[in-house]
Formats: sequence, structure tokens, C-alpha cells
Amino acid sequence: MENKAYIALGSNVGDRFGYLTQAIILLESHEMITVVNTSSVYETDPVGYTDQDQFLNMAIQVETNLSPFELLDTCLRIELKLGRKRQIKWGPRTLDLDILLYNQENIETEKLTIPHPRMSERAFVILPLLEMDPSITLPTMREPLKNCLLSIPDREGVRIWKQKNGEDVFALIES
Ligand code: PH2
Ligand code: MG
Ligand code: MG
Repeated sequence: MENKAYIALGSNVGDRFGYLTQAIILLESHEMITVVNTSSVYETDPVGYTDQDQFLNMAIQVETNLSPFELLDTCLRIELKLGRKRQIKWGPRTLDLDILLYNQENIETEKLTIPHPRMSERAFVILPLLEMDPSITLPTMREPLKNCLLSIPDREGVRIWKQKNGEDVFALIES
């Protein structure tokens, strides 16, 4: 497949790990998407709207022949299928799928912004990404993403919850 993208996953309602694994299985079952890497799963303190339960967060790398907008539609469909109801901004959700990067493209539309606008400020996004590839760079930044970690306040709010062992992308969800 032609394009490389990174997607962040988050859940803080109900069977959090179940929602993350179902989302990965549904993405992988799309014929135009291959999941090529997954991070460990992290438990994270809520950021932004703090009066809600802790999240499980992780990130995955995919290869796809979908355009960024088609990939977004697929993510939104999976969110709905897994019970997402849009209520409070930044509030509790069964599943959130955010496209972080799509090749080194810089997309700014009303519907979709890539790189994801707040990713470089959020340890719950950066730590899983750097776990998969410590040398990741953003098309909008001169420095490698790992330099952002130095200035991030919420790092201690991000803890390993399920360590990934091994190379197999399903090593995480089958163990
Ligand atoms: N997502 C948000 C708002 N706050 N906090 C954590 N820890 N993890 C998230 O995934 C998250 C959040 C909006 O998408
Ligand atoms: Mg989000
Ligand atoms: Mg989202």
C-alpha cells in the first residue's frame, strides 16, 4: 500500500481495552488498510476536560491506499459502530480515533487537520508514537518530535498499562 499514516486511539468508557482492540481489528479488516505496527497501551490522566475517568491510549501505524479524507471517514464510521456518541467536547468516549500523520502531508481543512493540531503538546500521543519510531518528524516542525517531550508538563500522567512484547502487530491484543 502506498501511504503511511499514524492513528491515535483513546477510550475512557466501558471496556476500554475491548474498544481499542475492536478498532484495530476493524481497521485491519478494511481491504485498503494494513496495520503494520502498534504501540503498548498506556493509562493516562484526562487532559483538557479533567472531570472524567482515566483513558487508555495507544497509537498504531497503518499503510493504506485510502486518501486522508477516506481514512477519516473510515475512522468516524468505526467510532460510531463502537458506540461513540458526540456529547461534551473533549469529554468521555468509548472510542476516539485521530489521524496524527499521513506521509509528510500538511492538510488544513475544516473537516481535517494533519498533523493533528494538538499532538505535539500531548504526552499521551507522543509517547506511544515515539515508542514505535523514536525518529518521527512532523512536516510542520524543524526538530524531531522527541524534542517536544522536554517541554511537556503531563508526562507523569502517562503510564504503561499493557506492554507490547514482540514484533507481531497482534502480539498486543492476543496476549
Ligand atoms: N482525548 C481528548 C481529551 N483528553 N485525555 C487523555 N488522557 N487521553 C485522550 O485520548 C484524550 C484526553 C480529546 O480527544
Ligand atoms: Mg482526540
Ligand atoms: Mg477525535
